[in-house]
Amino acid sequence: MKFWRNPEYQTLRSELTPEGLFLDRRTLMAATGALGAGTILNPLAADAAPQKPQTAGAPPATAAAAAQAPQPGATLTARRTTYAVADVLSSEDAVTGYNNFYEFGTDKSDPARFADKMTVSPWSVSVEGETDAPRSYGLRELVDYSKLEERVYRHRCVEAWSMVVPWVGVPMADVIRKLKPKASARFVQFETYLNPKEMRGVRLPVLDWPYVEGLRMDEAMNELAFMAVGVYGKALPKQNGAPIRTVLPWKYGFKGTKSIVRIRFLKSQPPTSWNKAGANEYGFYSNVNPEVDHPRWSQATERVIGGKGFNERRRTEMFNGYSKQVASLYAGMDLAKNY
Ligand SMILES: Nc1nc2c(c(=O)[nH]1)N[C@H]1C(S)=C(S)[C@@H](COP(=O)(O)O)O[C@H]1N2
Ligand SMILES: [Mo]
Repeated sequence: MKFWRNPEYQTLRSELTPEGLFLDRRTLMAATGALGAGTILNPLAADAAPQKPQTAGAPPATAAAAAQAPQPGATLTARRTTYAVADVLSSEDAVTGYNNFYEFGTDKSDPARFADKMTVSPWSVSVEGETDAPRSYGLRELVDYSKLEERVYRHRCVEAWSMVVPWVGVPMADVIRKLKPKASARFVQFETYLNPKEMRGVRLPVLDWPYVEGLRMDEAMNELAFMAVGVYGKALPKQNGAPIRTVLPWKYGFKGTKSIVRIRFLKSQPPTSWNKAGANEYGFYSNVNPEVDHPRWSQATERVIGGKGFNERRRTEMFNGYSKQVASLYAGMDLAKNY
């Protein structure tokens, strides 16, 4: 049975996310922010086992320390930002229980059931191609855990469902600057971890593994492009792409790459997994566009998962509502052709 049809999910939802919890949480966050603590209080975690305090602020002293990832679910400290959405958050159990991570299976509940096997610490990322600083980087060299920010973004899957998600992370531009791309770098490619012993879904050739995605450099440097290491105030659960994944809120969800192990700077447009699987259905750009339908379904509306109503529909917005920030990136391009 699909996760969201399961009566237990319904019960879980009503128990964990009474209406208004979102507002309470925001109010609490504002209060702690004003006190200068900046800690995200998470009411959902109140009954959970006490978590080990993270040595979040301390800069990594050694390469080994730099590669230590926080335990999935560990509390993170993040600064509030003005990136918000005029809608309630999708419930935490929807965000962490209704997932696409095909390396663990194609059912929405598979990632939450099977991703636990994935080793996420220590974690390092190989940086290659058109860069003056190619080498392996420990997670904490890429991400300063004392400078995390929270951004609430809309998430629109190409399958015509959506969520509102409170990500925690750092701007992608900050990470990329540390990696010293050369002027010749016009594209960047992200690659997901691949380990058949830990990922039961890769036994089937659903996609040409490893999962790869890519962006034009100016897209990657856009203010909205984000590297997430957490969600809902906690280190990313494995099913959401622990310990680090990309978030590109104006594009369909599959443009975001989970559990990144490689970043390549390139002179020309890289191949991408879904484009290889079906070029007439999934383009390189894949910007959210209600006027360009998927060959097999309309993209005009979306089903909201884990939000205020249950499975309510809303109209899909151009660039998922982020035209102001990103429309200029595509000036002069035919978006029906460059889908
Ligand atoms: N490695 C990898 N990354 C992936 C996917 C995947 O199957 N494998 N699915 C994509 C799709 S289709 C979506 S909608 C988002 C889902 O992210 P979420 O589960 O955190 O909501 O991850 C994207 N990144
Ligand atoms: Mo998706």
